[in-house]
Amino acid sequence: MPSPTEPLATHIFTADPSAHSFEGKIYVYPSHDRETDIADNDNGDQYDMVDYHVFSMDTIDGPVTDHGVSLRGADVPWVSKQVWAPDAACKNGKYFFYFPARDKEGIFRIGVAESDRPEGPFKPDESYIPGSYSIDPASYVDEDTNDAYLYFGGIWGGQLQCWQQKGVFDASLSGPHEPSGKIPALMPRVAKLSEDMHTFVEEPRELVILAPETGEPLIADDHDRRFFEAAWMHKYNGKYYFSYSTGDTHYLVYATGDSPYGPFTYQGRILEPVEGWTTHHSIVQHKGKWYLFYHDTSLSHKNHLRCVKAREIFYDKEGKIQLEPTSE
Ligand code: FUB
Repeated sequence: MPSPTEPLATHIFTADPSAHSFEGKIYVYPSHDRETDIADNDNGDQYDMVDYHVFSMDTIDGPVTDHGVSLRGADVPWVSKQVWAPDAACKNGKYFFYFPARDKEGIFRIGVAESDRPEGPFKPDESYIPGSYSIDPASYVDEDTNDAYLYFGGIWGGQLQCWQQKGVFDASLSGPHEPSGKIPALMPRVAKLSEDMHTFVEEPRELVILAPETGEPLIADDHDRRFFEAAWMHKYNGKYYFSYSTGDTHYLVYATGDSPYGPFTYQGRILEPVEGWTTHHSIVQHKGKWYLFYHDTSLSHKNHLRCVKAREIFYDKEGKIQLEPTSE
């Protein structure tokens, strides 16, 4: 079993782990944090990453292989800076790498790159995915239908709040802004991917997360439960589990639903706050067991220099996620 206290890698700083079971191994697609003299701010400018590495493990507690640089921001024609939290998907024998970055105008967009191998190197498309915006793409290929979806979004530095008017970027809302009060919170986005995995086949939709006690969308002031960033989708026992970070309250939480488009109903917390401001994760099944990949700052004690960790998770009889096995 992986230790919840040991980083997966210590030779470089890693964050935002997206883990997948590909070709009988666990592959991890993290951000590659690096040192910077940019001061910490609520816009996330200190997360000034320039490239990606891919990691793999034959078994969850086995040695970790760093496959080296899989993609450089400098090799992507539309990218200006800040290659943030990525994800990867496998469809029809090809591997697809999704990554957010600022375009030449400073607006976060989502790009796609392709490879024949899970570890890359990945060849990026010339431009970002048309109609994409904001950060933290999470790709999900439904094992029952083979349909693929991209979930995304992040508020404050992730700019989701700048896109409240369809197709229009409102730069005046950049930075740590979000709606407040009892109105619905900003919700993450989802769009179905094309068969070739390079474009959306529809306009991104809002993914609605409901409060269980009212059946209404979570409200903007509910910072303990509203979506902030770090979308992830997985399926357990036929149910769709959408998990995410609550950002300024630092929880990893989840909601469940009967369709990849939602609506989802809030269920509870997966992980309490870790050391460091951000919290970001993925959930993967490998060889019959379930694992939570996440990060903290225990290797550096600096917000922007994080390290990825993994621990086993469990489900109780009702399908609730637990950090310890239940004695049922
Ligand atoms: O790594 C940069 C940003 O920090 C990610 O995009 C967010 O999810 C947060 O972890």
